[in-house]
Amino acid sequence: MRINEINMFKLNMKMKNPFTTSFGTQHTRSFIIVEAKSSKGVSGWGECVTSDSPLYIEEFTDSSWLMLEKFLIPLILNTTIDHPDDVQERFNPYKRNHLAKSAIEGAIWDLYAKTEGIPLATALGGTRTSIEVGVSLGIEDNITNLLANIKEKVAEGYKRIKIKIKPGKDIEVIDTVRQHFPDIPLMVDANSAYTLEDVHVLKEMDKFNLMMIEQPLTAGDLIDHAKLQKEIKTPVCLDESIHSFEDTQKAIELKSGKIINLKIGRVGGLTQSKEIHDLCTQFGIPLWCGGMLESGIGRAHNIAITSLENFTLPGDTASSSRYWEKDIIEPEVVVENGKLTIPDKPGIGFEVDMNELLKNSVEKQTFK
Ligand code: OSB
Ligand code: MG
Repeated sequence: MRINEINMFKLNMKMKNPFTTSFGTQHTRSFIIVEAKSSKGVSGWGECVTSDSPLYIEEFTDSSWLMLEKFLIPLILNTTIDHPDDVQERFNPYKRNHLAKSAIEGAIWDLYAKTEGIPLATALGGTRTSIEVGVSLGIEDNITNLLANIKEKVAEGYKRIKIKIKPGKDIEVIDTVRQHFPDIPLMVDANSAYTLEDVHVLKEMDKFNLMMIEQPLTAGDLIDHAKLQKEIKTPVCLDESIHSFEDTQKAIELKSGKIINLKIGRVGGLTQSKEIHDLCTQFGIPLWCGGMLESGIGRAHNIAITSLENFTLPGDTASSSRYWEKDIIEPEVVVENGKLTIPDKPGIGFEVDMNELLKNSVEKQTFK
């Protein structure tokens, strides 16, 4: 494939409801959409899943924009790409900046699958035709609101409920949730808010029959998580500690956790995601696909990667309507009874709604 045009769109998209984690509240998502066009006039789409500030990860929308403009796009524009697996190698000399790398790599994957006339899921080696979906619920000031949110999502059929926690908003909250919903598949996500000094609190969570505790300790840490996992029965799931195949190897060797939340952006793209998937399959580590409050474009990529066999736990790929009044793809993602069908159309399997895309765009840059 010859790439002869790349477009970057910076979007500010208002969320239906604010989303609160241990690191803050998001009302609007600020992110980048990348379009890569081939000489045959086919467009591939990718999403850079940043936000305004470097709270979850070190990248943020303006830093990734600059990274794409100055370093990554010049490595792709007016070049020929035989296979999307080659993109990660081309980007390798530049350190990190995984969200930026993943955005353009994702666009190339979509373009490749469309050019081949096959669904992205098939291009990635996916075997599932449908996937199970869970939902991630933010921290609420008021427990009544949280209980109402859970009730609604359980009624909608989501296969697992994840609630965000932080010190002071943990044991009592989980206890109340369990009293109201004794049997639902439930997990918690701390977004790095605890330290080993809190082992007693995390240990107390063993009594709630949680599927897992996601990223209890510092982002990037593997050693303390291993110490923690030895002390508690609840499986530790790693999110902000896994940025690469190498991190995954180390986490497995150190026994830092029993489950991995894979996010395509965080690990630098779909090729790296496949490699991590295969390694985890080999070592019996189950995966699920996490979310970054994506628009439909990023969500479509998440759905495609989840079709791989070792994504055995429900992911955070909820319906478009959970996040947006109107998504930027057609049709929107609709989870039915906690399930999604893997699209059978070429590429990501959804059309980009150019009207909505441009309506939410605050900046556009074209490279030819
Ligand atoms: O830690 O998984 C996380 C959202 C933004 C940043 C980090 C996380 C999340 C979520 C929401 O949990 C997942 C989603 O619904 O997209
Ligand atoms: Mg997380």
